[in-house]
Amino acid sequence: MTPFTTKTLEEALTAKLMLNFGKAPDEATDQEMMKASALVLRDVMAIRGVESHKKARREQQKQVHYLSLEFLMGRSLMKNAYNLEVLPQLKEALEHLGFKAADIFELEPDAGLGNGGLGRLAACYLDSMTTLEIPATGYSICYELGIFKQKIVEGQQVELPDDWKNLGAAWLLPKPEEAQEVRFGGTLREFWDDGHLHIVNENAITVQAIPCDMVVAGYGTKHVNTLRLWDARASHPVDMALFSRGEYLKAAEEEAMAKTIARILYPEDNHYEGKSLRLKQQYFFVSATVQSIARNHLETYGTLKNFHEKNVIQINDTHPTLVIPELMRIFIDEAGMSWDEAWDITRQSVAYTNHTVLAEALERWPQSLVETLLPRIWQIIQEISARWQKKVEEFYHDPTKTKKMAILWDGEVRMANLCIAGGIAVNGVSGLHSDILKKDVFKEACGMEPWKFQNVTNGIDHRRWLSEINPGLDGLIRDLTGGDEYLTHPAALRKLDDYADDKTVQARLAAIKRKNKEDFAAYAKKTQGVVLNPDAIFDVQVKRLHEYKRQLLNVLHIISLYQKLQEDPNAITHPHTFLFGAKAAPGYAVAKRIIRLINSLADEIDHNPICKDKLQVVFLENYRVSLAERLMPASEVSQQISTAGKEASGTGNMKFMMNGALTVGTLDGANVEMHEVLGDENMFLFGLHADEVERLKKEGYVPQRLYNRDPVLQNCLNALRKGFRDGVSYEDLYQRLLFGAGGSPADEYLLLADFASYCQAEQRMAETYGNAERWNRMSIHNIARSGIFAADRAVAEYADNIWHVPHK
Ligand code: 26Q
Repeated sequence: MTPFTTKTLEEALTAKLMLNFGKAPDEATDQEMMKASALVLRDVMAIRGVESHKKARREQQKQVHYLSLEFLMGRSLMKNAYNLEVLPQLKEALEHLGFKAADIFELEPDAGLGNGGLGRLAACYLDSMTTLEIPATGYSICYELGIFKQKIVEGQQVELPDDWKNLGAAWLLPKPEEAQEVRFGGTLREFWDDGHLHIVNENAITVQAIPCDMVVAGYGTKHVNTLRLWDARASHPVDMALFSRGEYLKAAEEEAMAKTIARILYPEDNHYEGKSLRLKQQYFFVSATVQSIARNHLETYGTLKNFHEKNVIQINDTHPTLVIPELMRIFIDEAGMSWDEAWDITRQSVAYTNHTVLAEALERWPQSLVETLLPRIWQIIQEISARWQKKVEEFYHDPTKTKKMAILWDGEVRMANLCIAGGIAVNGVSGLHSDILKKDVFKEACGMEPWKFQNVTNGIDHRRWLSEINPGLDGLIRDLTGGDEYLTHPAALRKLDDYADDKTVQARLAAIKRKNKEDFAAYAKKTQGVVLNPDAIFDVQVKRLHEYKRQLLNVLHIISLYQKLQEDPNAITHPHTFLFGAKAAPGYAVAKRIIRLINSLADEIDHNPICKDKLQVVFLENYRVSLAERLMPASEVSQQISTAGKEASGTGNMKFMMNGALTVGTLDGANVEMHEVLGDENMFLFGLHADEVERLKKEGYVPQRLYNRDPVLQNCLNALRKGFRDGVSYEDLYQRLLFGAGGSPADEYLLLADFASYCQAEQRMAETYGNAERWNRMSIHNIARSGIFAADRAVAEYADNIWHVPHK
């Protein structure tokens, strides 16, 4: 299986340096060597890609198309070397040629083409689909700028552009000959010919979509798949016909559109904003993708009538919803099908995954925008909507249900309802989340078409998130489970359960964690100048900053510890370091305030001698995939403390668990399933359950009562008003919690309601930490039972229950 020995790899690298940069290894820079390494691996994968492609064609295999506005790939060099099983050889070859392997890996920029969970999930699934030998392609936009780089300046977030392509483009293979044309605006002209009504879109602005393919290697297989990233180019840089008529602005319009469309990733996470550029991005990517799929299908089968038998399109949240009307457009306008035939095929080809129940994240586009930007698509949506509405009316005879399930309502296009109407399956991403979809958010649709609604609990690429990044733990697992079986059969991790009480295994695990903590401390010192105490509990909350994720609850608890410490310097028995990492959407003012608060508190604690070797707070700058890869192996406590019912699944929670961290969490998202396998005794649960949250909100929640009743809580909240040594007051956050502000109710996410219970959970955790034997036993159980959270399991479920494709 191994495509290289150390020697042949050295030769390939040397040749690549020579051909691409005209340099010998001893003249090449680290950057050139990094690119050369990428190119050498890319070559092998590209050759295998041709084979995989040929095989799929020859055997007429059904294809999976995974559409996502985000693919948070992170780095690829080490990952691809790992999957190709040449990582040790690559390290050795680099060293032989006079380079430091670690430096070369570190040079690669993250491909940050995503915000958080949804984008990272797509990346993990691409790995699993390939490893399971499913013929699959990912599709997204080749954003010039990925998720912004975060700097903390005087405690506040500052955003810098992420110009990743300079060094990151080595993985991309542009395919200009497979470009597609995407049309915006213009007018429709209808005419009859041959007994058929034809519709043409005239005077449209056209943009060329150029595929830039990133090849993806699987593990333990020669199968490779492709991530197709669309880049935008003007079709006619300056339209000379328009220009000569004096319409200079219009002449340059195409170029202006093409320049902006793939320029930047929207940095909003779990939040919808109706910006027209975003809709342009969505249609650009969807139209190019659907055309490219249809073209390939036609080349193989010569007809689109069996499209649904040979293709399935999975859409990652509603962002690619326009595939539904776009497929209809191609089937009707280009292939000449009837509406009914086109609808039948479309509906059997598309499946939708929902990733959030937050109302502010649901996409509802203004009709007027869709109508002017996409006139033909708008016509088709109207027809879909009318037919759907009729079906709903005939089923329910209930106007309130008609309204709730409507695709067009109040001047808006509701994307989720369009997905439900136009797809074969709808799934949530954890058991609890899928239940909430069925019983609440999509209750009416589920009543009408119950067979569509499914659950697929999320999973993560355990090869990346355990084996690759935590070699110590990987070694221990191999020793105890008898080899590398767990890499392709993650359920094999269960064998570790047998060693939970084994003192030597416990000691080995503790030593591995200790070493990882030291490594992380060294990295933090080098990159951020902070000094971490490796003896302290590493208690970590890393994820996007959002009120529902309740970083502020974590802060309130830390304030309570800090205050306790003032009164009793022995109140903390074991040194405790709280690590935060989080990006805030640039327009999300409250989230930015919370980042500043964390930094103010960190500074306060840092300057108080009482806290020395007892309490520390650190805000890690620019949290991203490559930072997570260093942090997960070093973490001991995983904070998963969202308001129950709000976090669809979470996937960070799974990464921590796999690396042996213990969870302090609410019964939300995938934590529920974690609890099912771990039991109360192997995690630290707290807080209201989802149904209790609902009930409390209905009854009328008054956080002031809790404030008045609980002196500890009172002191913590008062500290927000007063602020810390930097003199910044957090009166605004105090007000939000007690009285509400800017249209949101007081303490919308029930921090005060869960505060006491959370403090108790943290206390139980700290006490348990004092008992090393107990802690390590729990940690072993966590690792042992994390197998269900492997992406291989999740992808196999999609393949079996939604896509109906075979897999390894
Ligand atoms: C929508 C319209 C306009 C602009 C931006 C958006 C937008 C962008 C990103 C809306 C939502 C997102 C991202 C959502 C997300 O990451 N959701 C997370 O998905 C994970 C994978 O399923 C879950 O584990 C998390 O619970 C969920 O929050």
